[in-house]
Amino acid sequence: MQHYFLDSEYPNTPKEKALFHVVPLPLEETVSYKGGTCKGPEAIIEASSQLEKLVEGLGEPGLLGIYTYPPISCNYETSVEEVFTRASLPIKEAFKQQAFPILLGGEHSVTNAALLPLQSEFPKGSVGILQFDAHMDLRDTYEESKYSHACVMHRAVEADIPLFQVGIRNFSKEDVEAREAYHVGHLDASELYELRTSSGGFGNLTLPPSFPKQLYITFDVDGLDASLMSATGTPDPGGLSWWDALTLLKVLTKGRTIVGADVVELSPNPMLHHCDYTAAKLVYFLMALIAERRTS
Ligand SMILES: [Mn+2]
Repeated sequence: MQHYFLDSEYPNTPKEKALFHVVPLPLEETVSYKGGTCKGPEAIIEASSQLEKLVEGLGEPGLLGIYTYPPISCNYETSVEEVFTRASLPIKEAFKQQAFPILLGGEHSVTNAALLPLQSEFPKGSVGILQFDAHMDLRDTYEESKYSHACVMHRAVEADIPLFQVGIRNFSKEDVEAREAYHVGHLDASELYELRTSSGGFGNLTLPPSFPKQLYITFDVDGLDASLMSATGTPDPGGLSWWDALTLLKVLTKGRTIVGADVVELSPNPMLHHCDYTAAKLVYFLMALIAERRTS
């Protein structure tokens, strides 16, 4: 039987009436360390049945309607670009009807599917990407692929989509050079560590005033600390705690709207089912935050 996000609590709302369009994209093509992320979307949807309906302080996003698509096929004939094009259609459709697409990965390259509609459905420069990640993913190519998970944010910035990165703690020369060349803003894990112990904490943080007022959020679960999120291809120490992530999502989106989001790189491990639940809870929190930030 096919499952839908939070189908334990709500029916799969007809697409036309749903504010949130969940798009499962179980792509696993270029994983460089440990595999399994093709099972991510299914695990998130399954774990969503354990969620409560309310999100503390942010109401009940489920009441606004959630429609979950069947998983998008990841087959292709000549290039993985075919998969991104296919997956871009439901995202574009969501934007057109002023609904909010929530893409479930799969490896981080699935964000490529959102880049096309972000360019076709919004005026140039009006949407910026807010990325939570342990890695910059700013290489131009990786292992001879332009569509590797390690290159996805390069595809965004070369399309002139402004980018701001949170939680980074891995640095390659190529990443750092691209970050400077494309003026990518950041709050790296080390900066956040310093701030956490300073008197103001994260409370005074904002995105740069010049950063677009509309945001697309891409959340690689390895942005979370490895102790909290080890079911991912490259778990990494020194990352965000749960409360860091929620606080940063709230403060950095204040005064802005969120047009859509993706949660990527969960690589489920049956022994670590709390990770599936953590990802599902993050998805539902993002729905609540999107609803809170929308201008209606
Ligand atoms: Mn990533």
